[in-house]
Amino acid sequence: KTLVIGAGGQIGTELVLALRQKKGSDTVVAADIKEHPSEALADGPYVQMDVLDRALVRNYIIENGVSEVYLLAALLSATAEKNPDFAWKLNMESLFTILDLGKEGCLKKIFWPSSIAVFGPTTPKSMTPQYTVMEPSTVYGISKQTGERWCEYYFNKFGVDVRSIRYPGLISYTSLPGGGTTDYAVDIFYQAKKRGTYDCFLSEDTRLPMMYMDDAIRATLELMDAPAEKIKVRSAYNIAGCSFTPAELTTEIKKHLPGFSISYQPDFRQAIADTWPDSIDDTQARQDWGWNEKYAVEELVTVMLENVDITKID
Ligand code: VAH
Repeated sequence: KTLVIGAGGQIGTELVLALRQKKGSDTVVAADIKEHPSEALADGPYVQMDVLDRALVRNYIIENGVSEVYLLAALLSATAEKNPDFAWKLNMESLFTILDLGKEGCLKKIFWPSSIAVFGPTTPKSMTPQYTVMEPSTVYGISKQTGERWCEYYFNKFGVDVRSIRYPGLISYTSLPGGGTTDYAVDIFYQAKKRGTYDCFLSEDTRLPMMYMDDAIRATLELMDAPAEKIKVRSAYNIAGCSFTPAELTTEIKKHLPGFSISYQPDFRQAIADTWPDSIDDTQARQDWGWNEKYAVEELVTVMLENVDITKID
């Protein structure tokens, strides 16, 4: 059985759908803090789970024969800056709970998401390498960098097969994102379709590494399916999709909605975005397990405008 913790989130929802497609609905359990699953998760088993309840998580995994865990529960960058103590607690204690179950031999494989947020203001900004200076200056980035160190430690010391990816900003329409600095690139499609205008919380020339969700989910499953001997990186792999600025994204949107207009009101999230790279070098992932992106910004814009459901926003 496979357990997806944080199944109600932006990545979690898509991972459950992809894993159920691949393995069959009844073998993929969706778990989240919310009492009831969203309708997207309704076609398979769901369990309400507080990932901080260590005993509950441990008992559930052992009693239900869970052999693989995807741990997506976390506070993202913007939210974490507002709740540093809880962000650290949730992001780290949840990881230790699952890594320790791996150490005890209860789990065959673990996936845990890292992020380009592990890079900081002293990191080379363009084509950021797999190995480089990393001095993250956000609570979320610090938790992801520390989490990468612990994943590598548990692999080296206890042979825990935990695998990780430094996701860029992810763009999808199935579930609304929550609390990310890159989420302007999701909000913009809903607003463009609903109101024809968007008030962007980042400045027009803020270039960030981004990726369409289908690429991110495919990367995750390809990494998890790769033979262990091909995995040379046990912190987290860089992967790249496309990089763009709000101005470039607007140009693409206008090809579909000529009347669309944007205004820029940078807020506290600008300071977070300014510490992150503008593009990522993913050579190592390409060499080790054959990663390659499929969605450029043109395709991303087309598929988002075609599919975002504006009844989901107020
Ligand atoms: C965030 N979407 O904005 C997440 C991601 C690289 C960004 O980690 O916090």
